[in-house]
Amino acid sequence: MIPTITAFERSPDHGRGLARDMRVRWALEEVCQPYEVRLVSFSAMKEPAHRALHPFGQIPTYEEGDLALFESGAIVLHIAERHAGLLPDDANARARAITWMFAAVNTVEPPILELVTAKFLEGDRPWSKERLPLIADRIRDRLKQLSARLGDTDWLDGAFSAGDLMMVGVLLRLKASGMLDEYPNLSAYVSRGEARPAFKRAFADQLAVFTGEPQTG
Ligand SMILES: N[C@@H](CCC(=O)N[C@@H](CS)C(=O)NCC(=O)O)C(=O)O
Repeated sequence: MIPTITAFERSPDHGRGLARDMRVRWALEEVCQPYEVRLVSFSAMKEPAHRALHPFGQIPTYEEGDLALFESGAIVLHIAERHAGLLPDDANARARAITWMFAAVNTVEPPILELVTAKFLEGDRPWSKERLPLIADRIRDRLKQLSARLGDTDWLDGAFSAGDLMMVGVLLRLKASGMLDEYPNLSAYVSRGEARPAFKRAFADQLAVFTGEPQTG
């Protein structure tokens, strides 16, 4: 059964691949699974029909037969568990790859999201100027620790896994800030992710939604 995911009808990032449907598209491309996309407007996301799929009225969602999922990490894990290519066979290595998925969304992403909120939603508040450097410090702490762990290896734990997919997906949000460039191995890590053919196909498809070009498949 071909799954259907949801994505923004008009993404606020103008197709830069920062919306979280990108992670799900990338995972599906990595395991060579076809999928369909239902585009939703901001208002439709808050309607009962969409909230039945996603209690928080957001994208992405994933529907496959009777199964409906939300949360990009859970969706990527579901895909990775059902198709070869994103999780190692060895049980311990698999558990470590899943640990990196959680680390991406639970430890690295929160301060990055704080920055997005502080800049774009709270930038006009009087305390914003003082808050921004504090958040940037918290992000740099995480980047420094991640950079130390990655060292000069290509991926976080052996071969490319769903853990790397989620981590690169999270770090991509920092590209425009220039902060990633302060950690050359992390910047190269993100570039390696972006160079993967599956990433490129997923990126092109989500960009095509914004530009109105036909999808690749
Ligand atoms: N933790 C969720 C976050 C989902 C999320 O924040 N989605 C954003 C797009 S990237 C969204 O739908 N924003 C619109 C809104 O919250 O109204 C996940 O990883 O899927």
